[in-house]
Amino acid sequence: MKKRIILIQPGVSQSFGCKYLPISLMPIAGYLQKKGFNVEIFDARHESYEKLNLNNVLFVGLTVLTGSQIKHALEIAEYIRGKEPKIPLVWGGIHPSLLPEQTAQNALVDVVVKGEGEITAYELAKAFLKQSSLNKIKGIVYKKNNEIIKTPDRPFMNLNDIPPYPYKLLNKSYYEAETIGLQTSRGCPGHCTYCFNMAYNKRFWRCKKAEAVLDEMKIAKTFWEKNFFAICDDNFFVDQNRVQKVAEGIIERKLNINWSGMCRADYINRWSDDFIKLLKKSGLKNLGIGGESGSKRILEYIQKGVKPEDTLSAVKKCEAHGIRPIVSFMCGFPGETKEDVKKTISLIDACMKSSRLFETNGIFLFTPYPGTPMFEDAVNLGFKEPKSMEEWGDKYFGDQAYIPWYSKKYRKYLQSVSTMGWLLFTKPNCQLEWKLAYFLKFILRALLFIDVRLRWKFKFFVFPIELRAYENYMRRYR
Ligand code: B12
Ligand code: SF4
Repeated sequence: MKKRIILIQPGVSQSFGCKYLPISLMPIAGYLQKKGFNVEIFDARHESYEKLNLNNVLFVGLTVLTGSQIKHALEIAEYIRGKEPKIPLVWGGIHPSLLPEQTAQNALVDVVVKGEGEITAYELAKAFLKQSSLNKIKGIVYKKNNEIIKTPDRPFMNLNDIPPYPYKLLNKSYYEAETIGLQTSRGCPGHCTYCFNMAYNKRFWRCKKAEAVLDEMKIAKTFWEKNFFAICDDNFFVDQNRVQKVAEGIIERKLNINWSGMCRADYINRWSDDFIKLLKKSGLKNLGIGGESGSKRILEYIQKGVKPEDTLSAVKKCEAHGIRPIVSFMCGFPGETKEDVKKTISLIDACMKSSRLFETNGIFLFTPYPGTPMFEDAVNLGFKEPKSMEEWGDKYFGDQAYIPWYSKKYRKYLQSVSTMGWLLFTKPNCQLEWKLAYFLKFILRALLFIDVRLRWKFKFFVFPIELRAYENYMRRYR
């Protein structure tokens, strides 16, 4: 019997993001299957890892982002090592790619895959099968006799070589999501200094052909029997010609779908009315826009390449065409002052006034991510860089501890702004929050909402006892 490759999706907590398809693993599984390997996807957000069948396994792959997902992944890896110590443990994803050597130092890591995983996973599978050396495989860091060996980086692949996602590998009942996640391009030419893209994708944008995207949409729609696609590309709209072909194709093929994507405000402002009408006609419902800050000075510091007025006019343009602008904001950047934060709050208010459809998915507290230029700034300002996988997994998740250069009082202020933004403008997005929202629906959340609306209206951010209680409650589940 063919040896099995198990790809594991760990969770952040038992629930966060659990509706999302394991899209980091789907293209790797599809590619390995295409090459004749026997692949399984195990979603540890839905099943206890103690249910893993570890018989006849060629290797186990784990995917992780920076943060508490690492903690869960380490727990899973420890369990596997304890049961079947000979199974090679291969780690991939954004965090191991950005810190490959530090990742490889962990005893529960045998091989780190840097960057895109499809071809590397395939070459690893062949090498494990033949029990041959790994030293010719590009894009890995691995251990040999306790020595850490690095191979040269792997060039970016042609995305058209990736087959459609192998949905049949998934337990359909786990993903009751309203939306189908789809990746059609990778990378972004932007140079925002807080974003992983410069280090990970080297500002290199590449894509699947429009025809392939349309074929995949058809397959996904038929399989999931749903019609809302969340395109998760960093920047779907880089090649306007391709987007036009996709939009026209959706209409010509009568796919009858709705979709959302992430875009930059300056792109939206450049679009002609005809182009945006075509997008709307093809089913575009929401555009995710990185507004980040209402302060020109901060936007320049983070090299966003847009001004506050660009965000506002993009919001107005979306409104005029009946497309919902979902804008994300941040606070707590190095060097930011209360005045800057007030400008962000004013920008949100201006967007709300200009657009009935406007939504924001929160005012996130700046978190320094490894590999980004702003990570260096944060370290220079006193942020203590985690030194091991355990440290990254243990404490690294949406907490004010990552902006130690501000006074405790100011951090509390930022925390209040962020939590209020969260409560006011976002919808519950995971099962536990839904449960919380369900139980407290008519009492706490409603009271909190009124309280927070009043606070926001009068810009009263002091004595936030009720917000701290809410944050503590939520933190228990992260
Ligand atoms: C969809 C998405 C989400 C979804 C689902 C995420 C998930 N699957 O867990 C939701 C909304 C839940 C989410 C939440 C968050 N996200 Co998010 N998200 C994304 C987004 C837009 C797409 C992710 C994706 O699926 N990409 C497609 C896959 C194919 O790419 P990939 O993961 O890189 O995988 C490739 C390689 O890395 C490698 N690989 C990956 N895993 C493995 C495993 C093995 C064994 C091998 C061999 C190879 C391999 O091969 C893959 C194919 O080539 C990315 C941006 C981006 N472009 O990646 C941000 C991104 C991943 N998110 C990010 C962040 C910060 C978050 C949050 C912390 C936000 C917050 N403040 O709450 C949370 C944390 C969630 C978590 N799981 O820890 C950052 C991560 C930065 C970092 N250093 O890790 C990103 C990069 C955004 C950004 N520009 O900064 N996110
Ligand atoms: S535009 Fe978005 S994806 Fe591109 S570099 Fe900036 S933050 Fe990253």
